[in-house]
Amino acid sequence: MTNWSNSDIERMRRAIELASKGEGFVAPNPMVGCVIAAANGRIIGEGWHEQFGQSHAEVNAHRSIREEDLHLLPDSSWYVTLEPCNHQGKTPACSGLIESISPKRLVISASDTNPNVLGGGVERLRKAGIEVEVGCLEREVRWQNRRFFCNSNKQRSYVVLKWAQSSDGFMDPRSSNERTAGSGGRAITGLEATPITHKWRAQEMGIAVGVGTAVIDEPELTVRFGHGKSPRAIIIDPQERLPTSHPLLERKGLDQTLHVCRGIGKEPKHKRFWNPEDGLLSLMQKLWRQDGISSILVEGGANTLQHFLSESMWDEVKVWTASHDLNGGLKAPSWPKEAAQPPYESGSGFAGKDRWEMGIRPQDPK
Ligand code: AOF
Ligand code: ZN
Repeated sequence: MTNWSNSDIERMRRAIELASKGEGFVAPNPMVGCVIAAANGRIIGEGWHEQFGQSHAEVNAHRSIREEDLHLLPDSSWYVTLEPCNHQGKTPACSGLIESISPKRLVISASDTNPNVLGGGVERLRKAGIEVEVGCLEREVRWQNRRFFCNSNKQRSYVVLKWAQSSDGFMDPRSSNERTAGSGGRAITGLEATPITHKWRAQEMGIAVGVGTAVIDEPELTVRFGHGKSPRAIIIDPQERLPTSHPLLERKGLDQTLHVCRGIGKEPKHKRFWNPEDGLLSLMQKLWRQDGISSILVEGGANTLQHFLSESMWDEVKVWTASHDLNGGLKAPSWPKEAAQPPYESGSGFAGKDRWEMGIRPQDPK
């Protein structure tokens, strides 16, 4: 175990902060940050992976160095939150850039577990005579990129369950037979909660609802408050009850809604065949492997959320609890008892009178 110096920790912390600027823009790639320090400790370069398909953190940090500082590079130390890639992907390999510069030292937080990349970055750079150390603030980086590590280790989408409930545990004041098609959702939380909920949407690549919610609430499932990309809508509808004229089925191009139905054989472009007997794990594997959807926010309804909970198919839960009672209606799922406090992030907070709570699954064998 390396004993990291205070300056190592400080610079890696800065690299993690830079990486977080890519949140909502780089998935399914990881968020990556890079800091370059001269031999006297002065920071001469900073960068992060800003946009999926575009240049990596190391390249951006290198580009940020001023002309008059370039001569400091041979004695510099580089801090990168993820092992530099060693493959020609959408951009050339970062390990090639670092090898050509041959800095004195390279500090990496976490190894790259992407099976398509297959590491190799550390080995190559050590062979080139660079002092390479791995593991500085690794747990923080693994947390920051929990979706990416879930994808590469488990070959499935990362799953976040979300719902809002009254203080007595109901999601809707209406009973099931009062909840008719197109009658709309009933807001449980106040206006102050909306920007947070929309930020949660922008953090994930997909947003899933069951067919009941799609038909009754007709939700837009977009990011309208705050900035960030709207996730791709996914409707779980094994019996194919969704009318073909439903507004969520009208989206086109890359944003086209994925309609998950029972079936076998060749799938039409926007349909994904899935049989509930195969379990939600198989659906999460399919959405990752076939569509590259690295994470999914499941927003309802009660039935769909309950299925995810019963099959233990979740990584994170986020629940709003309002300050008022509804005294009946549609019962919300129960907070899973195994949910643990998230590390490095607050697990609860308030927006107006509404309280949110976030929990994670401590260990997920799937
Ligand atoms: C790095 N630095 O900033 C990032 C890395 O399709 P590409 O070419 O963009 O490659 C994506 C893969 O590269 C991604 O899945 C992950 O393994 C690695 N990401 N590596 O050296 C970076 N974003
Ligand atoms: Zn790279």
